[in-house]
Amino acid sequence: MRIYDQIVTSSQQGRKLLAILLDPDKVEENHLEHMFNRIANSGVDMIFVGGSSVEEKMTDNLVLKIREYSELPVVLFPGNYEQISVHADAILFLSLISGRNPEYLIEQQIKAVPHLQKSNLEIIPTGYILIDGGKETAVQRVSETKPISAQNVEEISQTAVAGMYLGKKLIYLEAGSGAATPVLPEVIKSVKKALNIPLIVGGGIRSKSSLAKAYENGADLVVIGTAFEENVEFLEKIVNNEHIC
Ligand code: 1GP
Repeated sequence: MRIYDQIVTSSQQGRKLLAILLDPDKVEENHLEHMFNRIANSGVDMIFVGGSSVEEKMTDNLVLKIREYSELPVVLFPGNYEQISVHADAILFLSLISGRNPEYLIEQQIKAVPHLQKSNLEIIPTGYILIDGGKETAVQRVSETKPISAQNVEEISQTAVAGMYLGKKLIYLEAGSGAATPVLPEVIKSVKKALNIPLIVGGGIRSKSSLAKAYENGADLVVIGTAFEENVEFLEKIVNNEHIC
């Protein structure tokens, strides 16, 4: 089954999904085996690969290495078009719809086309919405866009719905990697209510309770990066070998 269909089916069945984000810039190759021993049987459904500033070829190398240790689907979550690897399974074809920088609304996407045309990647159009997570994050710095205020539920919801009307197949609410505060439950709830496409939530999720809150309020898929990078035992602690539904 294609990855998007898996996400839709899980969403319809209320089965919550978990993705671990690996940043090629931060992951050390000699830690991968240990990391994937921890990921195995921890309820992780897919691996996202991407970062805000990643040197060329690093994504390719990481994706190929992941293949050695895991059969989980690998989904690109690229900071720019140079992070496209033909060895992955799918790509979140992101448009930063909370921002007003044409580079991340359409220009990077055009630059990506020749690379995508040469690949068999499943392309998943995704509306990417950056929300203030209490500190300046790499995505804000690199994209030179302003996050939407965390309390501005109306603007966030309307942005998400505009993304859906534009044909995005997923909406990703992002507080930014290492955010001090994850996306607020009331924001997730309101966006979920307004959408009929699956919802991804990420940024600053470091505890079992913030993961559970994101799921309870409507996240179909949660992305965890920093908490796992800092402590690979994290998954066992919070997921305890079961999905939190
Ligand atoms: C970042 O949403 C992801 O793009 C994950 O964020 O690193 O804070 O888990 P964290």
